[in-house]
Amino acid sequence: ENGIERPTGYNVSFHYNPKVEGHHFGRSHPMKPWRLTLTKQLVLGYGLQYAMDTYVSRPASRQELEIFHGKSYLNFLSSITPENMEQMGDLGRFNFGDDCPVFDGMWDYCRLYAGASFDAAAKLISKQSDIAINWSGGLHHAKKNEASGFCYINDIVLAIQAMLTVESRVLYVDIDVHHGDGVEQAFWSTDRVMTLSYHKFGDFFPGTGAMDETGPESIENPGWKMALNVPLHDGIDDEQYRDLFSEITGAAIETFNPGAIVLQCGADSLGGDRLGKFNLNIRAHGYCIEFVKSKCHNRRLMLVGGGGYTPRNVARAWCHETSVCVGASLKNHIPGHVPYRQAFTGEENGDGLMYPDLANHPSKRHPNLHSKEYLQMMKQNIHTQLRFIQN
Ligand code: VJV
Ligand code: CA
Ligand code: ZN
Repeated sequence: ENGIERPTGYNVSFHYNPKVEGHHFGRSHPMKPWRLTLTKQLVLGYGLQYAMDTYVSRPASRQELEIFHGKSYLNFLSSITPENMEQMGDLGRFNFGDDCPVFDGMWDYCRLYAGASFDAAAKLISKQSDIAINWSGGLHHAKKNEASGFCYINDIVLAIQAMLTVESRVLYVDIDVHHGDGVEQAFWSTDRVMTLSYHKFGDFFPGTGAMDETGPESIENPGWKMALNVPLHDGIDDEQYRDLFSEITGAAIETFNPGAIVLQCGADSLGGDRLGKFNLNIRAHGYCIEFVKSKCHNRRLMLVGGGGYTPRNVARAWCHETSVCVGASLKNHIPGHVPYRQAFTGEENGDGLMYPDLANHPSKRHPNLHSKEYLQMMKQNIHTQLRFIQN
C-alpha cells in the first residue's frame, strides 16, 4: 500500500485464532494447545508478521465439517460435554478416552483449528496466497466417524478436499513422527491425492504405515500405489533424514506433478520430544519445508502443524519454518522482549537460543538404529513403487 516491496517473491498468509490456545485436554495430557501461544510469541518477537499477511481465522461451520465427517459423529462431538458424558454413552464407539478426552470447549476447539485450515485453503484457491500456514491444524489421525490420537476433526482431509475443487492433483507430505493414517485412509481410493508419510514404525502408534502399505490392492482401484510410506526407527539423525527426505519427496513431486502440496510439519520428530524418538534438530526439520518450498514455483503450498510435545521446541520449529516461508533468517539469540522468554532459557531449555543442539544432550539422544543398507533399500522401494504410477 505504501509502495514498499516485500523481500520475497512469495505471498505468505498466517491463519490463527488465539481462542484455540486456551483449551486444555486435561492435566498432564501431552497435547498442549498452549504451545501455539509460545509459537505466536516467537513469530511476533522476531517481527515475521511484517513479512506476511496475518488473519484471525473463523470457526468452521458444521456444514463444512460434514464434507468429510459423518453426521452422527458430528452430533456426538458437538453435544458431548464433561458434564453429560456419563449419560451420553457411545464414548467407545467414537473412540473417546485417554488419548481423545472429552474436555470443556472441545467442539469450539475443533471448529477453530478446522476453520483456520479452511481459511488457508481459500487463500490458496483464490491465489491471494502462494503459501498459507495453519500451525493449529495438522490433526492427521481423525477418521470420518472416529476420533483418534488427540485428533477429532481431520482438517487436512477437509483442506485437501477444498483444493481438489481447483486442482486435479494434491500431494500430501507428513513429517510428524506418527503415521498420517487418517489422511492416507481418506484418499485410499483416488489417484488425485498421493500421500507420503515419514514416521517411526514398530511398536508405535498408530501401528500402520509399513513400507508395503500402498493402498488397497486391486486393478480397479485408481488409488492403489498412491500411498507412500517411509517407516523409520529410533534415532534418525539430521543428515540421514535430509538425504532421505529430498530424494523421496523430490521423486514423488516429479512423478505426480501436483498442483498443490499440503505439508504436515508435526514437530514431534524433533530430538528431545516427549513422545518422539528421533534426533532431528530444528534446521533439519526446517530443511523439509525449504525443500518443498523450492519445488513450489507455480504450485500452491499449505503448511499445517500436528504433533509436538516439548512446547519450547515446537515453537522454535514452527517459528523457524514461518521464517523459511517468508525468506527471512533469524538471529540465534531469541529477542529479549519475547513474552514467556524464560521457557527458552536455562541449560535445560536451550540457553535462550533459537537453534540449540537438541540431539546432542546425552540424556536426550536416542541410539540411531538405521543402517546405510536400510535407508538405501527404502529409497529403492519407493522408486520402484513410483514406477508403477508413471503415466
Ligand atoms: O499409544 C497410544 C494408545 C494407547 C492407549 C491410550 N493410552 C493413554 C496410551 C496408549 C495405545 N496412543 C498414542 C497417541 C499418539 C497420538 C499422536 C498424535 C499426533 O502427534 O500424531 C498428531 C497430533 C499415545 N502416545 C502417548 C500417549 N498416547 C499418551 C496419552 C496420554 C498421556 C500420556 C501419553 C493421555 C492422557 C494422559 N497422559 C494424562
Ligand atoms: Ca508422519
Ligand atoms: Zn505425532
